[in-house]
Amino acid sequence: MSVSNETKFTFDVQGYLHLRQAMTPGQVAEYTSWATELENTDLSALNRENPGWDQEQMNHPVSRIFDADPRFCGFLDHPAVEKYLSEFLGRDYRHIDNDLLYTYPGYEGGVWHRGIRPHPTGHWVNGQCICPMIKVFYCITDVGPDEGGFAIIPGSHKAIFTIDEEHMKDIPAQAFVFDSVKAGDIVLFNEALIHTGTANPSRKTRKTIIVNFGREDAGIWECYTPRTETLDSVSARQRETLTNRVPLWKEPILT
Ligand SMILES: O=C(O)CCC(=O)C(=O)O
Repeated sequence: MSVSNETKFTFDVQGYLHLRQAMTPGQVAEYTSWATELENTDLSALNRENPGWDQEQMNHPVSRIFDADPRFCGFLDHPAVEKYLSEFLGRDYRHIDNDLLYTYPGYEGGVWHRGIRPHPTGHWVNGQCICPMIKVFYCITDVGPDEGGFAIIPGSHKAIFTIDEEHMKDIPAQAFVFDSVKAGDIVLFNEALIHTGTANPSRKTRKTIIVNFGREDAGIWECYTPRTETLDSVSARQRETLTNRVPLWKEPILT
């Protein structure tokens, strides 16, 4: 199934797609139970041969979830997102990093950042997406107003004016917050969008399974190289996505 022109237009203009109820309630229940099992992971044991992991990984609560539990490798080619990744990144897209992210009650909010530079055309050239990095959020909890929602600065993937990271904290008045999310929704976004997680004054934990993807020539984010045992236990398609030709992520310079 191909991606419609309306959807391509939406991804071009917004820099993200919010796929509502793209996962079934049964899938959400299953993924939630996997996430709960991961909560007690011994991170030092998981990363025994991975120097620098405690600085490079998010670990809120667990990073490298593919190695912690290879069942999560199903999120590399999940039927709800594979066609978008193939269309926007190319059929040979690659994995960059993967995390289970919990935004706990009392979280004060993150820092505004982006993973790649913006592009004046929003990374669309001659009808083709050339975006080098797209992140996918598999949302397994509802997120309403003031519940620590994910936020972006609309249009920032097409910004021409540059702003350094130090000053990004001064622009949140422009933010769009994903505060009408239901468990089962998927958000995929161009990593050139300036984004963050907002403060969570509620009593609920926002739970998100995150997988970051690049093009065929994308390297991996430091400290996320999968174990051989993980590669041996997944499908050929997933193994290809997990096998980066380039060792470490380096942003391509696009004209
Ligand atoms: O969803 C969040 O709280 C922020 C996640 C984030 O900034 C990221 O994964 O790059």
